[in-house]
Amino acid sequence: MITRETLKSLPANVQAPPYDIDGIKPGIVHFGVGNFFRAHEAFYVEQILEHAPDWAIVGVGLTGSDRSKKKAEEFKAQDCLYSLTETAPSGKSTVRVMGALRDYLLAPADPEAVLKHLVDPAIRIVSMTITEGGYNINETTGAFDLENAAVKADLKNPEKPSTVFGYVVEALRRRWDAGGKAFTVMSCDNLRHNGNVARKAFLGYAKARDPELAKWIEENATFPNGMVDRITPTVSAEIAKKLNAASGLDDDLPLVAEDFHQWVLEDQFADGRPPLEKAGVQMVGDVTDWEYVKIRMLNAGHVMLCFPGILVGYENVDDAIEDSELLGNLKNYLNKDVIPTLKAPSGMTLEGYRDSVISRFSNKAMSDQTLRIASDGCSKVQVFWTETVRRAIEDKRDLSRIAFGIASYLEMLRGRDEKGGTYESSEPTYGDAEWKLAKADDFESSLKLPAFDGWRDLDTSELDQKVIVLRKIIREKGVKAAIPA
Ligand code: CS2
Repeated sequence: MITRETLKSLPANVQAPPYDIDGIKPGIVHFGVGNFFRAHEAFYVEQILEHAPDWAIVGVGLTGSDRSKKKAEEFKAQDCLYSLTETAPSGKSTVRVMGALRDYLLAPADPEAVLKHLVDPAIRIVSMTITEGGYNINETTGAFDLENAAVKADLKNPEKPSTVFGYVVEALRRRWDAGGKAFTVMSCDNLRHNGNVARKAFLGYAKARDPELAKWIEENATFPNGMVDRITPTVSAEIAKKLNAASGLDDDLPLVAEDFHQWVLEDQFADGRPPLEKAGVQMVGDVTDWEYVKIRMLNAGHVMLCFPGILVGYENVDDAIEDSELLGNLKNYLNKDVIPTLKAPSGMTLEGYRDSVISRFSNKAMSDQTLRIASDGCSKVQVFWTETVRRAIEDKRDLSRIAFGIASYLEMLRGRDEKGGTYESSEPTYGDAEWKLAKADDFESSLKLPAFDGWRDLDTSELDQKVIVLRKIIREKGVKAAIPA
């Protein structure tokens, strides 16, 4: 365990927070305290607290599962301190103990405690990493899904919420009633126009609750778009042990991430913001070009590598990318399907970005997991591939590589690799009906899965046929035999 005491006698190679930890105060509430948030937003905030001590973070977990309870206990025991090891592809690493997260609340245990923070005027930003699929947008209608059971329950009993939408809107309602200010709602998920998606989701909920309140929120809150980037693997018990052995710490919540990090953020804040530019955040007027490049190259490339990689039997991303056939397929996809549809943001080239993505995926010091990348594949296919697929169909380009990606995804869902290994593929949005489609040996029906809803309005007959043929090849000859030339 690490505690305040540990900070007084850290091993020589470990950096301490560069500010007085008792002198910082919360200015941000964050929903979804996963590894990515701890290595990204918290990492940037960590670096500005010495200049702006009133922007520390209170974290909130929304689920009451045993895993969440354990995490909350660990955070409490460590006073929310944890170590971050940053590793470069060369193997060089640095370790710091981070203090920006000052409290962690489990919402189901005490909803009022969460609301108390959210209505406190000191909180000026409410941020979130609730995953690409977490905004409850129906991909077919493009609207906030009011039929969702948890949303329905919150709308029935809005003062005792359980969803992020319920919490944020109830807090804003209380601020409105009290004649207070609204806060900035800042999405840090990998979505194109994540701020616009968040606006649609929160206003969608608010409108269903009270149109007057929704109007006040629309006029007073802001929802900046941002492009976020840092590869942050899952920390298994084995990795935790290695990290602690290398750092000399005894941390129950150690974290590892690549040394690369990027945050491009629109400067639209309702009630002030931390001086994030001091920590390297690029504050811009329009983030669109950055988002397109990151999502369609890095995130889309990640799944294009890992779906077939899992089938071959690779557990780690760096091993999958060492496979020249999988690397060749990834490069072909980026060069032929993605790059022609993108515009490079100023100051960079798409070819340079492609090379940096490949080098980042090859980072051996990090051992990122292929199954982490493939998890929630349904949302990832929709969010990361849709634009590229639509463009390829509309421009009548060769659909083989895209079909190979889809075929690999569907075969991957079966949970068996070609070495005879089995694994659990995690699809949090799939219920029994979707799993039935996914596991069916009738290849036509599996194309009805919601993963492919983003291009359902187009003529997909050619793409569908290619997927079916490639799945047969994968079954008969293995996934590598199906890689398009
Ligand atoms: C990954 C991301 O899970 C995924 O799909 O591509 O978690 C990726 O590591 C981050 O977006 C990097 O910024």
